[in-house]
Amino acid sequence: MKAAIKDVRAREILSTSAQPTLETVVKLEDGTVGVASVPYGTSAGKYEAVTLVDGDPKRYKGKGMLKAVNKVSKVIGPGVIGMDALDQQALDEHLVSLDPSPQREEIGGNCILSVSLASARAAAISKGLPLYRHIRESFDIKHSEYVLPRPMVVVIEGGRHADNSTDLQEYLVGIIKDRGGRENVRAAMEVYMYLKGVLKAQGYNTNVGTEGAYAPTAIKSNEEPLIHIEQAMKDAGYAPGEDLGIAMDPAASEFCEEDGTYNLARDGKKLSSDEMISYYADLVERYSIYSIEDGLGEDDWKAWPVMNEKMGQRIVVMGDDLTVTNVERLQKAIDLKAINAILIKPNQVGTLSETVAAIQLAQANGLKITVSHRGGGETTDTLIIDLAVAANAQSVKVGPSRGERVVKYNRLMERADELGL
Ligand code: 2PG
Ligand code: MG
Repeated sequence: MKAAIKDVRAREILSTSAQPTLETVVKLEDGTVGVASVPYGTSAGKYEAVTLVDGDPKRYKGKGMLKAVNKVSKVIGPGVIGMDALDQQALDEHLVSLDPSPQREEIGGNCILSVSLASARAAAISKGLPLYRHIRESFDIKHSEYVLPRPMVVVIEGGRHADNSTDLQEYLVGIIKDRGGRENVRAAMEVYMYLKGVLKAQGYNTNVGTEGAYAPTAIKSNEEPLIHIEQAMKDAGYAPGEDLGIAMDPAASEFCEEDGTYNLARDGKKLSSDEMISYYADLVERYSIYSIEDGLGEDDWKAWPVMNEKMGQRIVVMGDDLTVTNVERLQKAIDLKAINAILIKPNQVGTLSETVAAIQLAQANGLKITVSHRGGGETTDTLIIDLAVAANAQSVKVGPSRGERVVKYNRLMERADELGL
């Protein structure tokens, strides 16, 4: 059986932050249509695949997607006509061959990814399979049963995701005691709901940052959110450390200075790598923290193994900007014993096959997997959930609110295209 690609077209859509991003539609000979859109990061790691934007200051402050649309519709699209959407690996190999450089500066990571994902979705529909089953089949992912990933919900955010909040980028609620898919989501979301009251009682505003988590301005320290989140857990009827735990994504590359020191401006402290590790170790002693992602900078290769050695038995030590879903960087992290878990973001690398390769390499080496949204501009595309389910990822990391609004503007623009208005 073959499901030949008949047509590939992209359009500029709005992401949840109102800045444009890319959506691609792949049509197959059998009439099936697959649509996928791609997000981008705010605190993007410096080694990830590039998001190609127009750079024309007169449109969307330089962030327009017309070049990317053109690349997909006029360059990549015609080259994949006739290829078999059921053979995802061959398609992705072709996409990679257009620009094999790790960061895809020429072709744009967003351009190839949107084609790769839209084609996967079309293939799943054509086969009549849910996307997660299709992904599992396509890559021969060998897990005997499905284990549903647990939610990791960003509830307080700072860093580059909010103005005047913490230096550390994300504080998340995760599941320790598994209650099943729906109840896990409920537990984490209830904490988010109760946290609003806790923050208000402290006199903080409850405005939200880019991922829809609270971003309390004037919060006094990087430690303080931990106190409030544990209080919210208790208010919601959950025991910190038993039912639920706290995960953190400091995104440390963002406050790591050129000389390698970590600048915690909110605390008035500048810490060395070793001091930073001790800072986390102390927090882990005193709070229900079970996971720290990007606790150190993306170039601090010397310190990562020290942190993993010191804390890896007890908590999840996860790479994100460090590893950028890239098998070479992941292999280096494995060889150095720098991490025991990896955050997976398809747009850090560029194709579904490369993303799955990173997942499989990680799992073959006993690393845990979290599949993640992006903090810059997200879309209503839910493919990462199917990917996480297909791979039996331990967790999915997604913000708690927003996104339901710009989808309506996107609908308006789609009708405008249709009616030629
Ligand atoms: C991260 C992400 C998502 P961004 O650092 O993990 O939360 O942020 O997409 O801005 O890099
Ligand atoms: Mg991160």
